[in-house]
Amino acid sequence: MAFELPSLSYAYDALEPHIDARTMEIHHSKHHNGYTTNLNNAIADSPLADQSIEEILSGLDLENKAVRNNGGGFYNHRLFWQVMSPNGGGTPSGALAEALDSAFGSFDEFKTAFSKAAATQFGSGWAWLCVHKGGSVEVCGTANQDNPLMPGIGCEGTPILGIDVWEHAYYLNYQNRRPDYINAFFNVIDWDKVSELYTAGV
Ligand code: MN3
Repeated sequence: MAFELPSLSYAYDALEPHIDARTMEIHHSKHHNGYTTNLNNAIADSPLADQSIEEILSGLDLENKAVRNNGGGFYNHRLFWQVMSPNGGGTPSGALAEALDSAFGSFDEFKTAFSKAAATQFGSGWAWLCVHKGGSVEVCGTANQDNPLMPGIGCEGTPILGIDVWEHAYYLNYQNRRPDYINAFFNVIDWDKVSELYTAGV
C-alpha cells in the first residue's frame, strides 16, 4: 500500500492570519505531496513497502537518506496538520496539562522551552513535544526531516506536537521573523488533538 497525501480537515485559509493560505497551499500540495511521492518511490519493491510509517521510522537505517528525508517529511507534516485548528489556541487541560506542569513548572514555562527549541534550531528542522511511556513529556529539536521516532536521533518518545521551522513554513508571511511565526503557531494549536495523542502515547 502506497502512502497517500492526507487531506486537511480545514481550508487552506482557515488558519489566517496566523498562517497564510498561500503558505498552507504550497506547503501541503507541493512540499508534503513531494515527500509522499518520494517516500513511495524509495520504498517500492522493498520490505518497507509493507510497513506502517511508524515502523519504517522506528527501524530506520539513518544511512538510508531517501527514506530518512522523505519518510520523515511524510510523517512530520501529517502530524503538523493534525495538531493545528482554526479553533485552536489557549491551553491544554487534564492529564496533559499536569504532565506539562510536572516537566516545566507551568504552561508558560513549557511555551518558553518549546519556543526556544523552535527558535534555536539552526537551519531547517522541527521542534517537538514528546510523550514517554509512563506519561512524562519532553521538548526537543531535530534537524531537517528527522524526528524522535528515529533511532539514535538524540530525542526520544512519541511526538504529540511539532512545529515546522523550515523557511518554507513561514517565509512568505514572516520572512526572517521566525519567532513571530512560533508565537502565532500557539494561536492555532489544537490542544484537544494533542491531548488525544498524549493519552494514546502514555
Ligand atoms: Mn514543511
